[in-house]
Amino acid sequence: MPMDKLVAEVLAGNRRALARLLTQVENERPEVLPRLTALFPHTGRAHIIGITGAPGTGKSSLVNALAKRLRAQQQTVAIIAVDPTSPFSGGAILGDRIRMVELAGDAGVFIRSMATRGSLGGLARATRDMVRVLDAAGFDVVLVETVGAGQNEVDIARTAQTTLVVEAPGLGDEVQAIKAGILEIADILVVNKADRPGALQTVRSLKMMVETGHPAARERFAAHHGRLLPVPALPAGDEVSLWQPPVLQTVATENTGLDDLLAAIAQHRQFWHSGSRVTQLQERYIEIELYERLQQALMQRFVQALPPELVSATLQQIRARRLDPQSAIEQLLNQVETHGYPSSR
Ligand SMILES: Nc1nc2c(ncn2[C@@H]2O[C@H](COP(=O)(O)OP(=O)(O)O)[C@@H](O)[C@H]2O)c(=O)[nH]1
Ligand SMILES: [Mg+2]
Repeated sequence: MPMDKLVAEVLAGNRRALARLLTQVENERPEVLPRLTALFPHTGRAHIIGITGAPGTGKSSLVNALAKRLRAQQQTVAIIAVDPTSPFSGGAILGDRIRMVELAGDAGVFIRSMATRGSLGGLARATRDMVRVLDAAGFDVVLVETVGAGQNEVDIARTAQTTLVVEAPGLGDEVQAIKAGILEIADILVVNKADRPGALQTVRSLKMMVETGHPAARERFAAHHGRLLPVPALPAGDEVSLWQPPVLQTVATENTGLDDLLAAIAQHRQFWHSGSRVTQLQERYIEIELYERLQQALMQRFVQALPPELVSATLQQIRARRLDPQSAIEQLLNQVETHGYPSSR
């Protein structure tokens, strides 16, 4: 099969082609599937770094500062900023505007932002595919900025090899972080705005949290599986649990603490690439992704196979308490299993 022109252009480093393909991915266009298929063998090279945290903690500023440092090391950098919420803070917009001005015109940097999608699931899927496209396009590092908003950044963290969780002093973020389970996805904790009062206090409480029981990686994965299908967790005592997230301080706007942060990122990457860990992690991510996509595909086909009047009749019966939801599911499953799926394709 001859190679698709757009795919060939993306692989050749054409930025306009890249932007076009990313738009198709973002809109989940059907013509994108064969293109992602063609690009997949070219993925797996980039270091994917997730940056997440509450609005206003300085994620965009930090991404800026990191990108500049990485460029100074001759690394090419792609940035995706994912915002699942509406534009709510002037800070966010300002940070992004500064970034545009500072990094614009550098051919080694590619910036893309993605706004709200219909669903968080769709957002995570689109992000994962966009990261893959950027990886295939040959960027050394892909930085993915997401607003900490619950399940969303957990899903997106699975796309990243290294996840930075950004906190700022005085926002009560430590408490929020535990609530959202955000600490559980952190490979590196960054207390940004370290020039602000209360920074040391935030560092201390985060350190205490990490020391008094950072959940082992194996538990994080088990939790992800909890809402999917039972997939075996990593064996007990696995070396995966040995990484302890460091707590670092930065002042993104003054480029302070960036050397330590980059060193920690490199260390984390080193950690995964020693022994068989990186293979284990990637196999696990691929497994999770497969089940997620399977779940979505099956659900879509199943719903298409159901006559709408059957669905409304079933709902009616449940509302009237003549049928319980479990039995309703049995009936619907039987219906599709008996009559089959519509001749799809
Ligand atoms: N004092 C101080 N302000 C910062 C620092 N980092 C970012 N800011 C400011 O905080 C605001 C929000 O930053 P931004 O990067 O947009 O945060 P985001 O919403 O997490 O992406 C902006 O006004 C930044 O200039 C820092 O280290 N110290
Ligand atoms: Mg931002």
